[in-house]
Amino acid sequence: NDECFLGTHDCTQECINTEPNNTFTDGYICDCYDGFTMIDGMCQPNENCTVTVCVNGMCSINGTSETCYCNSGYTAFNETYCDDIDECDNDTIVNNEDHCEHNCINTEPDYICTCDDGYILNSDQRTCT
Ligand SMILES: [Ca+2]
Repeated sequence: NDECFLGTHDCTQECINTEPNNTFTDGYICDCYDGFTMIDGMCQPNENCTVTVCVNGMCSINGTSETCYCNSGYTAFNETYCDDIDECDNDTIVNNEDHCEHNCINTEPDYICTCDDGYILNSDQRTCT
């Protein structure tokens, strides 16, 4: 399973899907953006901002400026506001091989796939039978 695609992960920043092999079991690992460090399973800024408040993101000092880094599933709308990514929009990631086979419904922050009448969604949460 690709938990990063399915949205069943709890990573606030980067999600990296892993497949069963010598190193990993099937699952996923969470990682943090540059400027953040994983502490007790949470991405914490290396330097806390004092002024900027980020919506749907976290602030960290980038050089000398306070910068918002959007949470997983969000994209920068402006400097302090991160907006939900519409994965069902034709211009975004559903154009790749992970797109929904039938219908895509955008949710915040992820999205779900549904099937046309008479079909059921497969366990990959993406294709229909
Ligand atoms: Ca979304």
